[in-house]
Amino acid sequence: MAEIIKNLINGKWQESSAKETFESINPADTADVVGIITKSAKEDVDKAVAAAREAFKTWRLVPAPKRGEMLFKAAELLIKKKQGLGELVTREMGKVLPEGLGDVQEAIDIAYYMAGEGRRLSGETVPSELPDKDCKSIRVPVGVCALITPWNFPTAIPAWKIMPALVSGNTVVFKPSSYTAVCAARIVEILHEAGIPAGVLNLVHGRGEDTGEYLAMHPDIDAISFTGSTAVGERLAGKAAGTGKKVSCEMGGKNAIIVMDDANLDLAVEGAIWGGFGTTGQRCTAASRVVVHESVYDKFLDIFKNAASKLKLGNGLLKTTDVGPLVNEAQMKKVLDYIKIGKDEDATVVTGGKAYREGDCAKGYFIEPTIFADVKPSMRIAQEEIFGPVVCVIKAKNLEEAINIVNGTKYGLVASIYTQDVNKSAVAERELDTGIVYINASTIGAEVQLPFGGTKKSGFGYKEAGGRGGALDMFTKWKVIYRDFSGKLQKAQIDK
Ligand code: UN1
Repeated sequence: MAEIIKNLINGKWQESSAKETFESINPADTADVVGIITKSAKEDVDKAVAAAREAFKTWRLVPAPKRGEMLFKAAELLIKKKQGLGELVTREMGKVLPEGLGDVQEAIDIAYYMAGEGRRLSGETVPSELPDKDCKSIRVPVGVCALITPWNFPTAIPAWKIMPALVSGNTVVFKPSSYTAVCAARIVEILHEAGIPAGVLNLVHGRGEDTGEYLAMHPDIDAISFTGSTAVGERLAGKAAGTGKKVSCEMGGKNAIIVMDDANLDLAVEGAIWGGFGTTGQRCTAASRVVVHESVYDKFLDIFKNAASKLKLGNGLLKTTDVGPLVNEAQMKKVLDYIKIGKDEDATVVTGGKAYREGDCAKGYFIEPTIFADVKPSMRIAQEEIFGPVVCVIKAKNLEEAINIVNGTKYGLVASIYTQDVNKSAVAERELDTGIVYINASTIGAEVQLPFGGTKKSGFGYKEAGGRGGALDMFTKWKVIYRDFSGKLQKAQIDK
């Protein structure tokens, strides 16, 4: 049964002024319509921004611990609804159920974490050089935030943005991916059930290039937080330049695992399988390159190929499924195009390499887990983000060459190294130019209590999630207060 999903503006679910709708489809079974979504017209976006602007007047004055308590309640509700929501994630975007549940768990984690920030949000108090004067810095909200999120983490990424934005005292207009609008509506409902007042969190729908861009560039939006492709992120950041809007973009990746000659190869293969084919490769943190020391290259490739060829494709709700579908037809086509590019570049397909239409999989967007060997670092398949179940295996002579290969793309989100040698791991940790480095672990598995984000073309602006340098830096601005209680004019820096 398809759900009807409307816009949420000022606490009320509303039809769009344009009366246009679009469908959200189950990618494992395209006959299953998950939602019929009301597309927002420009006037709806205007109304949502106006509602958020009005609500900001009072929300910013709600004590942060009280705002945090609402997020805490949302976390508890998310736990109660985790199973159903996880199944919805799987049905709407295709990832296997354990990962659908993991998606919701990440939303729960950030809700609890940011609930705690309600009692922290700390600044600095420092001594003054003058008597009877005090000095402090405090975090204040930025204002009305446009939050634009992708389909690959339908609950986690919205939560990564909404929770810190709200606890900091901002109000929000949220535009989720049109492929996961039902999950987005559920998150917004839960936050309202947890007590978020009308107008503080508004929801609009539509494609990025129209609704998303119109929202982001709205003159009454103070901050834009976007997660998606590098092309779109850079366009948004470019358009916002000079407007005074605060901008943060979490973008693409071309993440890599290094496998050294002393690595535990079975462990490295497990990491490559999880990093390369988890979420059907549709993570910005996916391991789409594995750079292997030449002395273990053949052995690694052999075990990796065996493991990948055993992965079972299917509907992510089935217990027997290891790898779900691609999210939509366009994504499937893009990945198949890259497989063709790899073949034309003379890389060798060792397993997979084509669409999979056996049995029930004929109803969805399935591609076989694909491994390319004999990949040269300069090939397009080794340089460009594919966002699908395709892994390129590249040979390296030594650690230095491996690191150069990993660093040799325009991206810099995640890198990992498998080695038993503490010295090699230390060099890799220092030299890998990525926002996140893993040692003896795959490229996925970031936790919410530390910042998330990349270098180079993987990120622009601020990082996501918690910890020092995390999302609170995006969603607050610093204000400095000096209070003089001497009752006389005191002059800093001026000699007596
Ligand atoms: C993303 O791929 O867009 O580490 C986010 C991970 C997850 C977050 C991924 N915790 O893969």
